[in-house]
Amino acid sequence: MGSLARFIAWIWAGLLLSQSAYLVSASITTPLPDLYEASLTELQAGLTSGQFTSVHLIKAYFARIEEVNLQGPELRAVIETNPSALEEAAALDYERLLYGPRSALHGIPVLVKDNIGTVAFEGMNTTAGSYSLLNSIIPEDAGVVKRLRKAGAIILGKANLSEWAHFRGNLASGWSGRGGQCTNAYYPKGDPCGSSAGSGVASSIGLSAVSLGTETDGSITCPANQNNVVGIKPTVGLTSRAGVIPISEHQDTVGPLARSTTDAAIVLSIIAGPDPNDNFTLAQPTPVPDYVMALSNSSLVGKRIGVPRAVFLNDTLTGNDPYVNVVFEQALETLKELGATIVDPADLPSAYEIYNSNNETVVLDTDFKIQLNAWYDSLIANPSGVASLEDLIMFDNNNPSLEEPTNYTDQSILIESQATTGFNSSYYQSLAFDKELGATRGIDAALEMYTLDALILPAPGYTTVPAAIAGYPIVTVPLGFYPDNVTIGSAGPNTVYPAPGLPIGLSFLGTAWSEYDLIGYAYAYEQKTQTRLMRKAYAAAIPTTQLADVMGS
Ligand SMILES: *[C@@H]1O[C@H](CO)[C@@H](O)[C@H](O)[C@H]1NC(C)=O
Ligand SMILES: *[C@@H]1O[C@H](CO)[C@@H](O)[C@H](O)[C@H]1NC(C)=O
Ligand SMILES: *[C@@H]1O[C@H](CO)[C@@H](O)[C@H](O)[C@H]1NC(C)=O
Ligand SMILES: *[C@@H]1O[C@H](CO)[C@@H](O)[C@H](O)[C@H]1NC(C)=O
Ligand SMILES: *[C@@H]1O[C@H](CO)[C@@H](O)[C@H](O)[C@H]1NC(C)=O
Ligand SMILES: *[C@@H]1O[C@H](CO)[C@@H](O)[C@H](O)[C@H]1NC(C)=O
Ligand SMILES: *[C@@H]1O[C@H](CO)[C@@H](O)[C@H](O)[C@H]1NC(C)=O
Ligand SMILES: *[C@@H]1O[C@H](CO)[C@@H](O)[C@H](O)[C@H]1NC(C)=O
Ligand SMILES: CC(=O)N[C@H]1CO[C@H](CO)[C@@H](O)[C@@H]1O
Repeated sequence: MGSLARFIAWIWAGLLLSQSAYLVSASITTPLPDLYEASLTELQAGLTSGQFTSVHLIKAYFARIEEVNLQGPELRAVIETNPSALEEAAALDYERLLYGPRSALHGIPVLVKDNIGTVAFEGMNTTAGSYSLLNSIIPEDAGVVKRLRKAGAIILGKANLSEWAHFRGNLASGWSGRGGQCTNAYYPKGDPCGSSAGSGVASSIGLSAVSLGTETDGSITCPANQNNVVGIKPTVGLTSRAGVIPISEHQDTVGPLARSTTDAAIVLSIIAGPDPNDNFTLAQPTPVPDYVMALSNSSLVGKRIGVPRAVFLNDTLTGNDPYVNVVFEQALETLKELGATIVDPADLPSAYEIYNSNNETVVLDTDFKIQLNAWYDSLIANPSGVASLEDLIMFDNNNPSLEEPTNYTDQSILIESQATTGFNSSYYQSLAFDKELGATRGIDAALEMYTLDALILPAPGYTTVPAAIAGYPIVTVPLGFYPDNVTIGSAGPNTVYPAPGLPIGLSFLGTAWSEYDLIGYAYAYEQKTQTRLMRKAYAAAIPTTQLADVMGS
């Protein structure tokens, strides 16, 4: 913000204080929302009635982050908070008084994953967790950030992640050089899953109203699964990837992680839409639907939902996990109670071929090198001097204290990607095979063969792959929790999985642009089961600061 804007915001803030004192006393009878669970609708209602302001919200979320991020349980969900957020909140509070809210996100704090670009002059870095991008200057906000700001949302900060969106090598989920090891709020040192680890953890305990993550293969739906939140992985091309540190334009997509399907639908309606800076978004059907209209308790009545069991429920990656299987079978019964017909099994004809295919790796390795090099090229400045993937590999080797966690020094994926030599016939063949395996002979074939409206699977493990290579959507909602007597396993040098109380999610899958339907099914299931609040985070991981603590201060 320039100094004039800063000055104006300061005046606005002063004006606002006198007005809000009056408004707060007028609405004293409504209880303040509990920020552990507060919905966007509750927050917007409180802002609109003048019960509290966006400045109060920012102060409260900052205090909650302070309590648990580096202190106490050391969740390390947040890499940076926005030094301009209080001024932006004051300006948006004043605008609300004059003109009313711009949208359902007016004055709402949103945390975004650190691979999503935010302009440097606001005071935050965009680094994908890597020191190689510290203090780099990006040309402009990401397309999704532009949409958030236009809607009046406030970027609260940047979320920790698995470095490079987990495209680096054999590293623990949720670890980045800059952010350290992010951990789960449901069990001490629990694996948060990644790569949108901090986004999932932050939404799970109200360190932010909502957050954004990105998925290339599993990076929204797995943290949603493991942190008891709702995640939407949109069709590739529904949300803009312009200004997002890439892995591959064929698979990357940006989506919300929120405490409810309703909140996730509100955010998706705002961030979706065409962006001239990402030509994949120009192929989407217009106009963008209002996903909130999909929220109906009867949306599963008469729908046919298929269970593609082959591989997925029979695989060592999902482990054919007895606890996951128990809650999943219960979910199938619930869907029947909600009026759906369950078609089981409804296998993807390509299931075993996908399982044995290396086509995804060929495409991602090739795309990453080209697109990451283009990212470094696009920077206005980068003080580390790193200008390419080749430089990055050397930078990591030369800076072990910054970029190598204890007992994990792996950057095999970076090295593998550096060895690729650009687009050639094998690459195009793999790209075509991915479409065929994931879509034509995969998800679309199963939907057609069994006349289905959607597919359903437990969220963990192999579930994400067909949708990843097809570019198709997934909506994940809370399904259950590991019981207290589960045997604790290791997930990395410093993290555990499974462990007592760690959440498990349920994923709805469909064809391209079927988000509207999937959101409806997920909502009906969520409302019927109310799983999220059946178990809360462990006591030390629940921040205690509430709005009342920062009001009047
Ligand atoms: C990036 O982070 C560093 C260290 O935390 C901070 O000093 C700097 O102001 C940030 N840079 C930008 C461009 O926001
Ligand atoms: C986007 O533009 C590139 C060339 O700039 C082109 O090769 C590609 O096919 C376009 N993609 C879409 C989905 O329009
Ligand atoms: C769905 O049902 C829940 C109660 O089970 C209710 O709170 C909610 O308002 C209903 N949603 C709609 C859109 O009617
Ligand atoms: C599960 O795997 C076994 C062998 O590992 C195979 O015989 C069986 O057909 C598989 N079942 C399904 C449903 O895929
Ligand atoms: C790609 O998939 C096809 C079809 O399953 C398979 O024949 C081919 O071997 C795969 N290629 C790679 C590199 O895995
Ligand atoms: C395409 O390039 C890859 C390395 O990126 C190489 O492994 C592969 O053999 C090449 N294919 C052809 C047909 O040259
Ligand atoms: C865990 O407890 C449940 C009852 O809550 C019991 O059914 C199950 O057998 C126990 N599992 C183990 C591994 O002890
Ligand atoms: C790292 O490895 C060494 C040797 O195997 C082991 O003693 C140490 O406990 C490990 N540290 C962590 C944090 O896992
Ligand atoms: C907001 C916050 O707590 N940021 C911290 C994230 O973790 C890094 C590494 O430990 C710290 O330097 C930041 O201050």
